[in-house]
Amino acid sequence: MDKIRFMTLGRHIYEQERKYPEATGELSDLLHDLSLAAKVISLEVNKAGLVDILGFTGDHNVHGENVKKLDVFAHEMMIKAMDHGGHLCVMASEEDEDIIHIPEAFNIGKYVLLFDPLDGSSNIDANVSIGTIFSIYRRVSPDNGPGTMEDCLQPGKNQVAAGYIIYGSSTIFVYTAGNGVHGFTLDPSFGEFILSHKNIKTPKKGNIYSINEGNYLYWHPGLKKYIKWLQEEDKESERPYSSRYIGSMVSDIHRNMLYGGIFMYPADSRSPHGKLRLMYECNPMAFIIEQAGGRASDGITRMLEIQPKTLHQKTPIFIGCEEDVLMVEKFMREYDVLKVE
Ligand code: P6P
Repeated sequence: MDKIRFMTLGRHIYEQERKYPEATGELSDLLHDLSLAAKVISLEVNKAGLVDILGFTGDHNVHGENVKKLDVFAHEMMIKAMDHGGHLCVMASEEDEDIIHIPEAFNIGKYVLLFDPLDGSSNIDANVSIGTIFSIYRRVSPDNGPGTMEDCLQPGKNQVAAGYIIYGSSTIFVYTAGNGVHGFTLDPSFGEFILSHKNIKTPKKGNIYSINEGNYLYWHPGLKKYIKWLQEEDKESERPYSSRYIGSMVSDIHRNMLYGGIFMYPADSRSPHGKLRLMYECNPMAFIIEQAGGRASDGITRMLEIQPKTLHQKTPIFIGCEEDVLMVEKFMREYDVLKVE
């Protein structure tokens, strides 16, 4: 890997923008504001583990302030950081049933932001890494008024940018604006995200699989056969694969993108549409993995082609190295389809 010169996220965003003469800088401002929210959320997540030690009570800290659940804190921080930049016409969050209106003075921006403020937050008490996921579209409604649900319900292929921040052993900000995938690691000593993963490319085929095998009984018969196939010994195809499952989507997909592998959260006889959300979990991760040379689908259809119907709709997801996703799709095509209505 060629030597990475000292590059901050802000500088990188600016340099990416300069590649497009027609760029107005608004998307750059949006990404910059997101990085600000990420720093504040990172600070809060990293001290959350000290809640009991620092004398925080169940809902108040030593100053008598309300201690919010981390995902509520992250949700509110994202809104505070993003709702007055003038670049958005509407937002949507995993934490909010309806779309989030932008204050009137700032609501005719040309972009739309959807986000999962803190995915995997149930893991925080075990100090397992968790993440924020975001997805950015251009508005489709007339630009003389506030954004609408129609602006939010666009297929993933319309995304102009997407990314995630993982709060783990270090805080890393990964994004794409359609020109490759780039990762930046936060240096807390001076609060800057520094380029650490330039133009991430995932291998064509991996040797890691990530799925909650506790649901095996309820899976599609073809998926059962695929997982058993992965566990057979065959040196040429690097089988058996290693099983790695953190239970935090962003972390599992990030590791598999770097090392090579496939993450699966399928539909099954108990959850006919799977568990993960299309608009602010699966679509942004799918945009990123495709930009890194991988593939993402619901087992049949390319993830980014799915036409959303509702803001919080769930979808099965198979995401990672292209050859691995194509293989699981083949196994499921070849076996009787599980009737999950
Ligand atoms: P399960 C975390 O709660 C989450 O939303 C994703 O981050 C993760 O991939 C998935 O759920 C884990 O779900 O059913 O395996 O515990």
